Amino acid sequence: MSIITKMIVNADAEVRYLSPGELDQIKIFIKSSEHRLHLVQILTQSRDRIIKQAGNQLFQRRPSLISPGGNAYGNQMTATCLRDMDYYLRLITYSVAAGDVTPIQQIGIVGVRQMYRSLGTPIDAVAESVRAMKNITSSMLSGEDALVVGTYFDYLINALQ
Ligand SMILES: CCC1=C(C)/C(=C/C2=NC(=C\c3[nH]c(/C=C4\NC(=O)[C@H](C)[C@H]4CC)c(C)c3CCC(=O)O)/C(CCC(=O)O)=C2C)NC1=O
Repeated sequence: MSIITKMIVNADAEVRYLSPGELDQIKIFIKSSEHRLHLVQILTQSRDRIIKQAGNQLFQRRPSLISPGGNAYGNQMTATCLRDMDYYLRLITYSVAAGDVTPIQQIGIVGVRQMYRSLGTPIDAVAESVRAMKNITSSMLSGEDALVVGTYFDYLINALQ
């Protein structure tokens, strides 16, 4: 859901027209759209690098994950772990495009705790993998761009903790 869709849903629920404040927010959203789409392009083009480097960092910090008995042990499980990281980076790009956390929330967070518990995946390590992706992404961007993208990473990290 984009920020505009969300406003419309809210206004309609209250059977009212969009307020001047909401129109201002839409104006800001539209003005920033070119910039946000540029960020989505950078993340999309760099996704392989971001995931590879973040995966390496995660497994260096937590070697037990890829040791016998670890949740990401063995080629296939390691690949599935990196795939989950790719899923999350993709959801981040959706949210940057939409200017709203709803894509991350609805696709990536609802029910995720229970799911990882049943898989025996340590969720704090998933959060750490997202933090590693955030740091690598930030180092590729200007300070201002890193802040915009960082908001969405932080939202996801908090939800996974
Ligand atoms: C887009 C929304 C979405 C998410 C988030 C998602 C996650 C997701 N991760 C899964 C498995 C998994 N996820 C991991 C991930 C990890 N293990 C670790 O030790 C690390 C901490 C971590 C990587 C950072 C692993 C290893 C499995 C396989 C577990 C197994 O098969 O027992 C599964 C089980 C089914 C499958 O293997 O595909 C799902 C559904 N699927 C979705 O559709």
